[in-house]
Amino acid sequence: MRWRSAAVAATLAAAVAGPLGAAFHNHLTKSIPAADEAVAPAPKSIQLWFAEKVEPKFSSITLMTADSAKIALGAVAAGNEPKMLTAEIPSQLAAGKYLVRWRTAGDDGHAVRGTFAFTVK
Ligand SMILES: [Cu+2]
Repeated sequence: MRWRSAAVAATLAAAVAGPLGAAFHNHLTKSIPAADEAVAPAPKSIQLWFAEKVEPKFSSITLMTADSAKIALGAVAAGNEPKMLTAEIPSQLAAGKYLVRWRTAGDDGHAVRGTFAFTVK
């Protein structure tokens, strides 16, 4: 019966490693505007902070209105910190709801992506 408890242990280990492994991928830690925040005046840039160092050239930030119209942004650039990305918003955002879609990679090379919404009052 020893082989059987080994198999159970391996299954348990795999179950634990899955979610834990995912938690160690790079991820967004903070943003300005923050997720679900209502801001005024309209932001002039999107600023994203990550858990790991990020490379602007392997990253993208997209801004959309609630009806999925894309808003032109400046090129994704490094912020003042190595774990930060920014993109300028050249236009004046009207009041309404917006969606930010970001994509980058962490030190382990895994692509990570996410979306969040904010509102301009
Ligand atoms: Cu990873």
